[in-house]
Amino acid sequence: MAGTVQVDAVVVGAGMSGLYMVKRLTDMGLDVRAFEVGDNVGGTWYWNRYPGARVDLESFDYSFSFDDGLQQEWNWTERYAAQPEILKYLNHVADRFDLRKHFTFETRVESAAFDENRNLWIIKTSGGETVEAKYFISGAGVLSTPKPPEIEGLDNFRGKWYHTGRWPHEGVDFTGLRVAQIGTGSSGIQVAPVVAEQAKHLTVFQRTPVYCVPTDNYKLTEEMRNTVKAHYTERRETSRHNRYGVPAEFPTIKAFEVSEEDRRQKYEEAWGEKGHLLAFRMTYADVLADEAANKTVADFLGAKIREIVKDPVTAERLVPKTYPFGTKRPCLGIRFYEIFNEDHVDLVSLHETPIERITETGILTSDGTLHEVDVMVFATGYDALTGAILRMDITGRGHRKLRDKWKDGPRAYLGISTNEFPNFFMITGPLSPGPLNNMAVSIEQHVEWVSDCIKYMEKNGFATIEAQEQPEQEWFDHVQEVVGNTLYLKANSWYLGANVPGKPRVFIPYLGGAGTYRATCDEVAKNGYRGFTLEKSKVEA
Ligand code: N01
Repeated sequence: MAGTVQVDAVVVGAGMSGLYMVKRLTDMGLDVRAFEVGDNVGGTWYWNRYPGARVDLESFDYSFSFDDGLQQEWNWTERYAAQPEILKYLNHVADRFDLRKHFTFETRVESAAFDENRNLWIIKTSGGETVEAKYFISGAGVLSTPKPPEIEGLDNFRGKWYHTGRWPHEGVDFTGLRVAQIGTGSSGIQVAPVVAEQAKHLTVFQRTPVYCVPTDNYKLTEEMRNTVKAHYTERRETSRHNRYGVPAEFPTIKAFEVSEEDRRQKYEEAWGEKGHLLAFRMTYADVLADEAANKTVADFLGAKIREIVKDPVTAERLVPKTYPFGTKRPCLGIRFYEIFNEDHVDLVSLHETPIERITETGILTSDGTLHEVDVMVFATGYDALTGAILRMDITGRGHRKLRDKWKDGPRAYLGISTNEFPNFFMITGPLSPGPLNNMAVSIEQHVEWVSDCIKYMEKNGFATIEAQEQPEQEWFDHVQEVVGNTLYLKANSWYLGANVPGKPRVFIPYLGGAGTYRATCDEVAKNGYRGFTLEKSKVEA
């Protein structure tokens, strides 16, 4: 076909997944083309340039472990690195391993269709290119498709508005402006305190309050870095087998097996200097499984909010009451609750006074108040986990559309691959632990599993690999069974697709623990890719 390029593999995205995937495949000698919508590498950290953006797992752990030279030479400057430093790191990775040359930037993969006669994916891009490849791998990200604000009247607004996930590269100066911020998830709690520092007035519109733990961030010293580097190998190994991909042991003890005093002390530590994103989830084994145990955490955190926020009405609005702790993603913030003690910061509870519409000058709420502002910040989240994959028009065997197959929720064996779509792989795909785990660990595990699988196929002369229907259904059932034993279904979270109107309500990430999941994937591979069908070619079969 004129103008058609043939390669071994096409990779989508230049975030952590795409970068490492391209490295592994090109190291094997495969010819790879990779496409990225942004004009450079970085993925999440390319797009999320909002002020305050910062990783909420320790920088040492939210980084690649695959190359000891890389982890030894890179010097993280803060315990929780801010967006510019992580972006710099990912640029360094791209340069160090000479990966950039495989990417075509400012180009979206629009469609991918599997040609059954030739066992090839035909990929079309927004740049008008057609590329044929044996393997098609999505590293498009789990939180990369911003959810439209879906609030009536936004087009009428005469001021400027921004989404945290598409922040302008030149930044935004809020000095002297009246700002409305909609959304109080992980992005919202990070951006609000920084906007509050600059703005003349900030009104935060909150639909559901979050649990936000203070970030004990600090500058890392040479000595701290050297200590970690000296034990990096063990640290990484512990993380690979931990439930959440961090270097810690998951507790076996339950909340009511200790005294109230012991629990209180443990929670104080989790709130204070030992605090991190997962600290409360890892206090006791049953925090996310038992309502009474969960309530001990929720009560502790509620009391902290009431202590910090001086106005009792505002404090009460900020205390979550409608879902168990941890079933919506908790946040790590810097001075989030404190800003509500400042005269120029207001909180509007959308539970009490929902937004009626956006007008030319501001936001009209149901009590008839028009909140007049100059700028709006939408921290309203993403069409998570499936949004970026389904945005591409993917067609498998028998002209089957992925969008049709997943209309009642995603089905994917191990969250890696899906029946009727041979040689299509998803990095941190739906029904894998993905964002419930340290994403860096999840990404490395999937990239390594997929590239090992491709190596196996190439070595043994296989033309296709395809997830089988029954193991795929069994995996889906297993994912749902595991969540059924927890409290997670009690919250309207993006894990369930509940944040996107019309999205099927299915619990998407795998909650069985990242270490257990890794063992399952390894076992499948060791057993000749059990649950997958491998074929030499149509003609030979
Ligand atoms: O998005 P979210 P996010 N009207 O969906 C509200 C990762 N992350 O960008 O809860 C009014 O969590 C919505 O309300 P509700 C992390 O995994 C990591 O903050 O749906 N409000 C909620 O308050 C995180 O979980 C980091 O009722 C509306 C907020 O907007 C994920 O990304 C930093 C609304 C959206 O919260 C997503 O976080 C940032 C509407 N129409 C993000 N629609 C770090 O590593 C939505 N909301 C630090």
